[in-house]
Amino acid sequence: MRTSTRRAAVFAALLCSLHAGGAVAASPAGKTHTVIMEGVAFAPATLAVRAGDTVTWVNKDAFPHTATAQDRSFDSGEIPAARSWKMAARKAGSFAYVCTLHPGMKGTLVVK
Ligand SMILES: [Cu+2]
Repeated sequence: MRTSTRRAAVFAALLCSLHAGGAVAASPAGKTHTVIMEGVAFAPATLAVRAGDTVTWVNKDAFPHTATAQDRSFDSGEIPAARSWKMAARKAGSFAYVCTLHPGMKGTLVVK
């Protein structure tokens, strides 16, 4: 009885230490990247991020823009002047995107 209780306590302590070790080894939180929409252009036009990172599009023009993936995997909708929109990049790949209001305004988001 006493032995089995001690074993249970040791086992519980071992589980706790394993759990703590796992928490320390967990990958750090994703980074945040910014794409500026200004002068009817995306800057940078090509941005590479890691899956789990966050991308924020900031509209510095005096009129709305969108960030719309050509495969429609993401779409900001209209981002009004002086506003921003953010998205967590989850799926790996290379995503060409445009502003649907200004079709010549193009960008590429690469998610690794
Ligand atoms: Cu636009």
